[in-house]
Amino acid sequence: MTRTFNADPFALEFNPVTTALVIIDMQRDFVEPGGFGEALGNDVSLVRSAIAPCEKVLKTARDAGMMVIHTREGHRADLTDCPPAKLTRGGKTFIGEKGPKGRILIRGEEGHDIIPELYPIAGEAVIDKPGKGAFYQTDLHLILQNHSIKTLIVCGVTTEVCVNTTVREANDRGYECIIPEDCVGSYFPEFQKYALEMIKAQGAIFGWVSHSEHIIDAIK
Ligand code: TIU
Repeated sequence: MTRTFNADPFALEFNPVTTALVIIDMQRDFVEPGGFGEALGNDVSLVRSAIAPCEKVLKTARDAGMMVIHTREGHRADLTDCPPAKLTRGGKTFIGEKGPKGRILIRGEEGHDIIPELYPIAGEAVIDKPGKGAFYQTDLHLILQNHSIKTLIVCGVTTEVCVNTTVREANDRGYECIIPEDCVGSYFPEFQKYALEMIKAQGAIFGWVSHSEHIIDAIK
């Protein structure tokens, strides 16, 4: 059952059965005050615009019976899976430090968890990833292959970091990625613009850019 997403730089054909919604790192640590995003010096209110459109796409995907996957960036409590070089980013150690929402970017802590608005339900895989890309040192590719997934609708934060890295990783593995522009967020408006431009440039070099309304129209 082939359908079509309205997208840039051109329409993308997909089959809902071989399509998954992947929501990247919509964790308190990135979209609420007191977490990693803020510790790095960012204004987290800038990424919150992605929450409402993500909720709408997530509801439509669930209603349509589409595969839904959530990711979380974070580390083991003893930090053995955190490269020492990552600990110094931002000029100071933040990962593992105690913050208002528990130890920053540590699995099991309040800040590491997914925000209530987009909380996973039974049957939705949650991928814990130590890196920016969701394929690095995770079983995401295995899960997608086992379900014959070919197309990824990629939402989440941040557009230029974990969304972009994941889209590039996915593209190299043969997946077609489509990014609803209002469902991804950046702490930097100019990065939001250019990160999306980079994906769709050169005839969709990494993927397609669309809007939540087009995604919903195509999958409902
Ligand atoms: N700093 C920043 O923009 N992002 C991250 O560190 N991780 C994610 O994008 N999830």
